[in-house]
Amino acid sequence: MAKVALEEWKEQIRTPEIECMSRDEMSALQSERLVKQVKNVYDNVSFYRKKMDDAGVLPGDIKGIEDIGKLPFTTKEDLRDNYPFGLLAVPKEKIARVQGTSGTTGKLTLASYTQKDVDVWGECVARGLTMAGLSAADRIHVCYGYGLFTGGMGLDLGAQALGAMAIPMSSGNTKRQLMCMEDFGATAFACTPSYALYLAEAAAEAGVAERLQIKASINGAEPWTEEMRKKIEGILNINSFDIYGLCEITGPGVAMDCIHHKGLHVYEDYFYPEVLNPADQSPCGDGETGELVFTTLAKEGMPLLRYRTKDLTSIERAACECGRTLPRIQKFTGRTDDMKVIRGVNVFPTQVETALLSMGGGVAPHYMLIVDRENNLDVLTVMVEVDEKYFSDEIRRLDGLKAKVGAVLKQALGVSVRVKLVEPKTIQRSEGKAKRVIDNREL
Ligand code: DLL
Repeated sequence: MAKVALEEWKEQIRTPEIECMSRDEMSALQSERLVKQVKNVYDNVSFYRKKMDDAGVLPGDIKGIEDIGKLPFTTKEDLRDNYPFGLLAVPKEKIARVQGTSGTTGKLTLASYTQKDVDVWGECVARGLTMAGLSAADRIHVCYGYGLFTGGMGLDLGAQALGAMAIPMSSGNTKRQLMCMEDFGATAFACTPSYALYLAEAAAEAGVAERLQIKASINGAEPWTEEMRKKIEGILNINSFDIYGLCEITGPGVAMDCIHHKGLHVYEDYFYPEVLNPADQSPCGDGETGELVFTTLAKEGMPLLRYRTKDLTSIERAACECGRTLPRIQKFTGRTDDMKVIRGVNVFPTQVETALLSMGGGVAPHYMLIVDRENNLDVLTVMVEVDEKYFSDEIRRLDGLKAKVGAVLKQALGVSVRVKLVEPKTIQRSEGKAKRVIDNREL
């Protein structure tokens, strides 16, 4: 346990020649890669040839990165329609690995990687691990699930590329996780932020937190807030970092935040980001929130042009204090599809998290949103766990707390909510991505 203060942080950059490149050099590299990639998909993927023909765009029309707006979009539905191998740009024999993500219904989303794609993936995660102050000397405890989900494999590949020790725990069995973390002297761990908080609380409760040698955690795969990061850092006395990715593009390692926590640096030499207005797909200006869209500039197996992620963020292109010139995407407010419209107001689970954590005690950031429709009106109920020490208190105090939570949430969300205080540890913990919303409306 050794949280390093910002003033004492020694920045390490794995590939300064890329991560600190001037904008002009980066644009030139991206242009060269895009021109090649567009020709590649037009020649080798019938889906793209047809899409581009339909849009009236030929590879020769794309002369550089500034022409990217002429290209058609790719959506998750396109992936589903071409499941499992319809979008390959290479013969199936060249695919070294598949990874996927399970949707809530039906078929999963499958992504295919050549060996070179796998190497690039590991390299990008290693850049992120370096950003978190880790090196070949570190022992990285991976409690993301291994399997089709990219979390376990992605962090493992990153540890390998870094030359560090990977501890492939996978998810589950918190007691055993803590025992191994202590016994093997892990110096970093990786899992979803909701599980990180659960692990941290369990470590503190079992009295092992002080004995751990963890100095950093790498958390992502679901939206989380700055307040949540500080909470995890506080309990374990470590530095926590946000990592982003999606299996279609490359799993974790598309972007990661540095010690300044002013947004996640996108590895744009491989994954070109655009932020577009969800209504008409026009480009958003720097700092304006929209849908994140990626083009894979060097992917071999299943390259994607202008893939619509449905993730909402904004982009900042000014160089960061850490020295990197890579653009930064802001922490995600949510996805176009996990935003709930309650009586006309847009509500994201992350707003609830920020509000609960800003209260400075009384409740724990374990929560669940339940949306119902009663007499044609939307009703939002927020279930929140009460802090252990409050729970044993008198009813009168609990009523006061409930009223306070209601007022704080109304102020933060702009809609009134029903608050249901529940006992500590009653909201189900997730070892993977947390489920934060149940929508019972039949919309
Ligand atoms: O969640 C890859 C990953 C694994 C990222 C481990 C980070 C760590 P998928 O299962 O394909 O891939 O889900 C991708 O998860 O479109 C976002 O909506 C969400 N997501 C991923 N990372 C973050 C993050 C992995 N740091 C989807 N913050 C994405 C917010 C995230 N949302």
